[in-house]
Amino acid sequence: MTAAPHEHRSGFACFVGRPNAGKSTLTNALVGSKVAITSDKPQTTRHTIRGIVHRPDAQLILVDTPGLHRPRTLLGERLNALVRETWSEVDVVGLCIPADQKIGPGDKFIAAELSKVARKTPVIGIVTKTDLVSKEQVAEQLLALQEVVDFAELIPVSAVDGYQVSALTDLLISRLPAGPQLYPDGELTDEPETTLIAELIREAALEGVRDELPHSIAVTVEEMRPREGRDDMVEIFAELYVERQSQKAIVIGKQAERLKYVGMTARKQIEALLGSKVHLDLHVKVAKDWQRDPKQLRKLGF
Ligand SMILES: Nc1nc2c(ncn2[C@@H]2O[C@H](COP(=O)(O)OP(=O)(O)OP(=O)(O)O)[C@@H](O)[C@H]2O)c(=O)[nH]1
Ligand SMILES: [Mg+2]
Repeated sequence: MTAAPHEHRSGFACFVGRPNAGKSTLTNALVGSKVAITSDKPQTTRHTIRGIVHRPDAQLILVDTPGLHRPRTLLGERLNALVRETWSEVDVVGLCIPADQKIGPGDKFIAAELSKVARKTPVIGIVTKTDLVSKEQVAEQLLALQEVVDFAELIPVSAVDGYQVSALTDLLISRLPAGPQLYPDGELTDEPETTLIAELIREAALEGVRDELPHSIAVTVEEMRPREGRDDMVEIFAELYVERQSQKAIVIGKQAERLKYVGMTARKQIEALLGSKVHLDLHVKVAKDWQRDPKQLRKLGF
C-alpha cells in the first residue's frame, strides 16, 4: 500500500545489479554524501550499506548491496545470500544496468532471480552511467531492458553529472508506504564510524591494484582513541589483510611507497569524515586464503 498524497512516507529501497554497475555511486548521489566506497574494480561493496535520504515529506532508506555474481569463493556465496535476503525486506527494488554495456547473461540471471524472490515488490529498471553514451544509446538500452522483466518503471540516470538523480528519488519515494521518520534528522548512514573508516582505507588500497588482488584485500580497524596529550587528534590502528606473502609485497611497494600513498589518501578522507586530525597506523598482514576460510571470514566480519 502506498501513502495518500500528503502523508509522510518512509521505507526501504535497494539497488541491485552486477558488480561495477554503479550502485554505490548512485547511493552516494541520492544521499548527497559518501556513505559507500566505490571503485572501478568489480565486487567493491561487501556488505549492505544503508544510506538515508531526508525530505520534509519522506524518509527513504537506500540499501546498497554487493554486486550479484557467479560465486567462486565462500565470500562470494555469502555476499550473494546477503543480497537475496535484502530483496525480501524492502518496499522497492532498483535494478541497475550500466548504459555503456550490453545487457548480458549476468543481468538476465539477476532479473530472473529477482522476479522469483520479489514477486510482490515493484522493481524499477535503472539505466546507470548515461553520461558515458549518446542519447540514442540510452534509448536503445531502455528498449532492451524492457525485454528483460516486467518493470514497474524505467529510468535513465547519471550519478556523475546528476542527470535524473532527484527524479529517481521521487520515483522511489512514490513507492513507499505511509510511515513516520525512522532515523534522526541529519543521520546519513547507520554504519558504525569504524566500519566507514575501514572502508575508506580499503578504497584507497584498491586504487591501482590489479587482477585478483582487489578481492584479497580486507581492512579492520583495531583501535581508535584520542592521541595522548592532544585533544585535536585521533589515533587509528588498522590492519590491511591480503591472502599471500607475494601480495603483501605489492601492497607495501618499493620502500613502502605504495603503503604510504594509501595511508595518506585514506587519512585525508578520514579527517574529512571525523572533522579532526588523524594519525593513521596501518599494518599489512597475511591471512592465508581468507576468502575461502570460514573461520577467517568470521574474524573479518562476514
Ligand atoms: N561515468 C560514470 N561512471 C560511473 C557512474 N556511476 C558509477 N561510475 C563508475 O563505475 C565504477 C563502479 O561504480 P560503483 O558505484 O563502485 O559500482 P557498484 O555497482 O557499487 O559495484 P560493486 O560494489 O562492485 O557491486 C566506478 O569506477 C564509478 O566511478 C556514472 O554515473 N557515470
Ligand atoms: Mg558497490
